[in-house]
Amino acid sequence: MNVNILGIPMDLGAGRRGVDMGPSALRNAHLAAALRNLGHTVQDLGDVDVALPETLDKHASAGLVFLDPILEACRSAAQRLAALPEDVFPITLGGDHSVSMGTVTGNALRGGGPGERTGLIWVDAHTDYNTPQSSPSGNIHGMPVAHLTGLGDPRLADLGGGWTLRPEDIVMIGIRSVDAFERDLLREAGIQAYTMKEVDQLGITRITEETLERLSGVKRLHVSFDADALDPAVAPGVGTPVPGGLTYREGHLLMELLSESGRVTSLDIVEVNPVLDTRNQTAEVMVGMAASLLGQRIL
Ligand code: DIR
Ligand code: MN
Ligand code: MN
Ligand code: MN
Repeated sequence: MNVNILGIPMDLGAGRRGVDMGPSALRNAHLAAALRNLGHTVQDLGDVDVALPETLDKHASAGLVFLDPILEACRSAAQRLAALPEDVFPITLGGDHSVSMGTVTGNALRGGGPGERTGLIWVDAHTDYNTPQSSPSGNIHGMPVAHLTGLGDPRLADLGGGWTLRPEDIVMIGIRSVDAFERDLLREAGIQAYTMKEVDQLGITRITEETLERLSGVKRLHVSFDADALDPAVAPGVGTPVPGGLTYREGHLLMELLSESGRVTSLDIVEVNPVLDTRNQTAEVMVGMAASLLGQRIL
């Protein structure tokens, strides 16, 4: 496969600094080499330009912290991705999870049309379904999925120029932290969320089968993997660790089964925070997850 890597070194959407170094940490953990070992052709497209917080006023407009520079970075990411040939498998490196407003939109808009029906597998401890009104923090990394479905701030919700993600085409896995009003929005939208309870109860195999069944009608399938979906013992380098996450094997099994399906067309790796990490462990673990999704097998 033709894999293209694009970094989005942005931490403006998170409450803590440091995920802007995520792309660098993932490259240092030999992401490209791991994928070349699997027989893929890999091209690194470099990074999208992102404003430095030190050069900006940290003011919230309409309940959104750093709205303008986040909007700009998401727009450039979306444009870069939308321009890629159809046969390319893009891997986008965050950055905080607000980058996914740009990556999911850009991947849906590839081919120059009005946007394809896209399935989204959101692997995360959090549902990231806050709107500016429901958010307790004003941090945009807690809001990307809501904006992708057209809720929230109209500027962020219109990144796709009319294209939006259908709530029924979203499946969340690994969930264990949801804010009070966010829960109501999620229910209203009817989004399928497998919490850690369902992971314990049903297991990753059944959850993956149900997910692929539910998303059988979509043209593209994007996996957005927030490192904090994994248990903090496995992935300590994240800004908002939540106990009781996916084990190392649950993460790999999910990626292996998705890989076997042959259906996934793009991937985000987000929220890796080298400042809070132990010797780049989290970046290394996430490179392993990407390798499993792109065909790495034990035998
Ligand atoms: C919290 C934390 N739900 C918020 N969210 C995330 O600020 O909206 N942490 N995504 O990683
Ligand atoms: Mn997230
Ligand atoms: Mn998260
Ligand atoms: Mn986050």
